[in-house]
Amino acid sequence: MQKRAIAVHDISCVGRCSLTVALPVLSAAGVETSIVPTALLSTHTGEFTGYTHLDLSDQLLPIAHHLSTLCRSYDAFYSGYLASGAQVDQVLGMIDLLCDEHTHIFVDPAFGDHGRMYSLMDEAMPSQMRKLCSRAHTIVPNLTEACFLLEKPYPKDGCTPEFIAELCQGLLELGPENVVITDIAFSSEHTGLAIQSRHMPQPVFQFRSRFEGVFHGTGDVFASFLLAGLMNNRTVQDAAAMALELTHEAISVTLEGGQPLRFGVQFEKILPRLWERLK
Ligand code: PXL
Repeated sequence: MQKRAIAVHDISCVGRCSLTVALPVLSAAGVETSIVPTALLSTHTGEFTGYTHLDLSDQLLPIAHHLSTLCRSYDAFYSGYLASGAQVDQVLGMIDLLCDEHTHIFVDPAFGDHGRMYSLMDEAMPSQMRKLCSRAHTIVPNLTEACFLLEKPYPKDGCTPEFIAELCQGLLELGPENVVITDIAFSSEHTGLAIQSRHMPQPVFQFRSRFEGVFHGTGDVFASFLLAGLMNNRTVQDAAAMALELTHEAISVTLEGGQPLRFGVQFEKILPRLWERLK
């Protein structure tokens, strides 16, 4: 049976993030993917100014109500960037309407990076996002989001494995079965992941060599590759290893291409490799 997902993120017209990443990646992985936009922006809010922003909060529950009449079940509910903290309540309502006991609820909190919240985020976002993480099977915060979710100071001068183990434990206590924290580094040459599932006593770490620069949208690229692996029956650790490898390759081909980094990474060139790896 073909797997089916519903992806709930913003549409940024330009900049390769959110739905313009989730939809092509999941489609390339053979997953039928429905989309619900949480907001419409002309670009992402990272390295652009002057972008437009339309909050679509009032559309989410009417869309979910209509979709719920179509008698379709979803193998994955994948949420990402939301327009506001308050919008979490609409997303929880969508889960009630669209998910059943077989649906894998996969939450990318997507509200900050490098120790700060994104430009348009409000103060309610971390505590609201905690509620959504509690409903999830798998969450994929970056280090910044993990710290905000647990109200811990961001370790701007570097962190220790013990600190990351504490974060993983704290996040598992919110309720998810699997926690994957991105943007973990114990040295300046490497960057990678901490992965812990409920049955594991400690996180496991996976690293790749670090590229210099800020790579917008790579959290979305990584999370979408990870969910693509899960939807193709990989374990969390196998899917995370594949997603880390493919994201690293996407950054590498982007740097070879020389395009300004604010336009995102050239994940399109990696989609054939995703298919090969999943076969
Ligand atoms: O990739 C995360 C993201 C998604 N959507 C919007 C963003 C960002 C990060 O800056 O601004 C609109």
